[in-house]
Amino acid sequence: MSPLSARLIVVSNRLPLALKREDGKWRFEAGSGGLVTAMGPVLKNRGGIWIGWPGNREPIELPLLRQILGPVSEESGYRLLPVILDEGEVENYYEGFANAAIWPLFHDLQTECLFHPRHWEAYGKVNGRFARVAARHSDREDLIWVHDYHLMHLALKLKERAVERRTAFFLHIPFPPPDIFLKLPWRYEIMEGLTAYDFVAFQTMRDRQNFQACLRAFWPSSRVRGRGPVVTVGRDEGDIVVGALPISIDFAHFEALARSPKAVQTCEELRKAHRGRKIFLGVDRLDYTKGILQRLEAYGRLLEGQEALRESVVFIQILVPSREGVEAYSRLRDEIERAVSRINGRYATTGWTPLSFFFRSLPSDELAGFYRAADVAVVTPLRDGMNLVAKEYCACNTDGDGVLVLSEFAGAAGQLAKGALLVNPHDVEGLARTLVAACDMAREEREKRMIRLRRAVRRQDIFWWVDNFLRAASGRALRDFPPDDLAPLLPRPRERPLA
Ligand code: GDG
Repeated sequence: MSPLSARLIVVSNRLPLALKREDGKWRFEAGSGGLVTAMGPVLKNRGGIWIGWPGNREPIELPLLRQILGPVSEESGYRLLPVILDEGEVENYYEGFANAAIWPLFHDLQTECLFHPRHWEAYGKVNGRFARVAARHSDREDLIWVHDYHLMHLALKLKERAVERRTAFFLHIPFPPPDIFLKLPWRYEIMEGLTAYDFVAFQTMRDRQNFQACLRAFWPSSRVRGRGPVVTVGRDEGDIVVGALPISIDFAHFEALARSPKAVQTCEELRKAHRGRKIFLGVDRLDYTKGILQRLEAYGRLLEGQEALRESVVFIQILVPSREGVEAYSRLRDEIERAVSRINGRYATTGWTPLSFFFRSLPSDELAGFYRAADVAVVTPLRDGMNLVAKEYCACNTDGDGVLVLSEFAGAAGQLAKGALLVNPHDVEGLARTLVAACDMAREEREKRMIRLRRAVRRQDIFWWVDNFLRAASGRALRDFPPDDLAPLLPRPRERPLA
């Protein structure tokens, strides 16, 4: 059976739900997000399993967990299989190796990295456990589709146990160039792990080419065959198929969400509260890769340098708590809060607060209302695999006249370069100038750009992505994938484009 029609075994660190214990009782929240929406129907239609950690920090007995997950599996139409992690594993594999070594390194932030042999050991052990669960619940006809940097060693663990399976891997975060990747003490082991997959896909061409450059560093005789988004790298040790496939969102769902009663009400309330003012919007998970401090600094520069704009702009920053308990993240939160109060303390007037800050997650229909109300979305990560917020903003911009300010270093820049205002997030002055240009942009220009943006996101949505991933994994031609849609290898420098 070709992987295009094979039963799917999806494996990710987290199951698409969150299990929590409150007042001594276990309860779970169903997962949301693009991946769940996209994989749900596929898993349901062809039959499948989703394997992952339910996210609980407190211990739970496996039979009780299975009992809780039973009805959820029934409702979703596919089986949810839990992998239990103990406290030490959460600390060493998840918070340690995955989030304190790989996450910063792959986002080019080497100074944030913590390399610890204990973390690496736990990574191998936990990958082995995931592999055992995947092996036990699959057969040779199935396709095991593994997601993200937590599980780069799963295919290798299967091979070590002589379990023959077809495996595919998608990396949601960037893949760094060799001069950064080679700093990892376990660099060879990670490359060995990734090359154990039959198919490995990245978000952008740049990531894929970085990976190929690392392959050459370890296997100098490796040769690329083919052209386009998916190619084969030939090595004496065996071929590996590699691809560049940008993930996306359920465009229709977000567009409908933006028209929902709650979104319309939120949008109206925001516009009323900020009447006559341009609304800038930032939406991020709390993370040092998202460039939040630089963005706030740029907004501060704008207010400093453009007196005429004061009181006619407002910046709304939504920040979703993430990786709570990790020191680097609580430090970042403090720094952001200080930056927010510095700006408000300095510029606020009796009738105007320049920065409005939400430190919590909003329901998705309310978030859609924020997207809809925003005149300018400011999406400026220092580095990002894709960045779905950029795409969600476009889908929710049903009035068609919003402006997207987007970092060159977000994977999304590859597909959205023609409609967005691209910025270097480290260039605070340049970002401030771009924010001014976004405010000044004529309606006609805004509409022209938003048409392009919405077309790009609508055409290559999450269903397009799943379909093409499965096509590539089965050696078939991709659908609706013009080669020039791929991200450029390097951001194209355009000095002072808006001066
Ligand atoms: C990783 C990669 C890649 C945010 N605030 C609220 C809320 N959100 C949702 C957004 C969006 C998601 O969180 C954030 O997705 P991103 O893509 O921006 O970033 P990561 O979480 O870092 O995701 C990234 C992604 O994987 C997929 O491959 O794009 O590069 O780092 O969907 O909507 N959702 C709700 N309320 C909020 O307040 N409901």
